[in-house]
Amino acid sequence: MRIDVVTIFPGYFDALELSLMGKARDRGLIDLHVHDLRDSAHDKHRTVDDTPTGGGAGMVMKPEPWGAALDGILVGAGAGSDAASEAGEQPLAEPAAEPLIIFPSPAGEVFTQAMARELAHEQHLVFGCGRYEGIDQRVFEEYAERGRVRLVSIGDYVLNGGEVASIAMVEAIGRLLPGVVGNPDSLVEESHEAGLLEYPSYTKPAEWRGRRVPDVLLSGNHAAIDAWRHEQSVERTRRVRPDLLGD
Ligand code: 6GU
Repeated sequence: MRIDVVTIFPGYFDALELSLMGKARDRGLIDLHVHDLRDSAHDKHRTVDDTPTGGGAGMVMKPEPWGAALDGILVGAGAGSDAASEAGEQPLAEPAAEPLIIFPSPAGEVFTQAMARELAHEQHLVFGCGRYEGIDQRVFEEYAERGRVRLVSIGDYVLNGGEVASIAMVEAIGRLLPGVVGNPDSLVEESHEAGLLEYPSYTKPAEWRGRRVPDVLLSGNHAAIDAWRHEQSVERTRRVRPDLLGD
């Protein structure tokens, strides 16, 4: 999967060089490109924001740098935009799918595991990280008219910008790509995959500070272990996330 990120703080995305995401990039499973929005601001001070038209507090991101940055990424990307189709020739291979542009925003639809699964099928994601009071509305309109755009929130709280939200989404999506997580079984039983929270986990020793691992887990009876884990998942979900059960 190709992922482009546009941000005024490229350094945030250094975190995606670590751990599983770093390995997935080294192995070519995730092709991540981080772009500094200021490189697309063409005045001497590389200005990316201005005061809100109509008045009010804070600053709004100007449309021109966003237009230049996104046009630069979209050139050559997407269905029908390669050189062969522009020359009216038959394409030699499968055309690249049209990129999906995601603008992280607390005003967007809420990101879920179901959305991560859906987005893991995309060939090309572009994350546009806004700061300040947001991005000039015409940027969303321009790219929604030309292609696919989604505003996505990672939950009901406010961050200073889209960077941390983008990192969370890239990790949630990236770990679902084939080959990224070594043992794909570990993707099956985790929280949210069955619409339930995950059951509690234990390892050795069987007793620690007087606290024993539940006997059933030491029984070797796999049907009983599965039943116990399911019961724990349902009980935990009912207690902390009854909304997931529709209660
Ligand atoms: Cl995607 N952006 C910002 N700035 N704040 C958020 C968010 C996104 N999701 C939740 N809070």
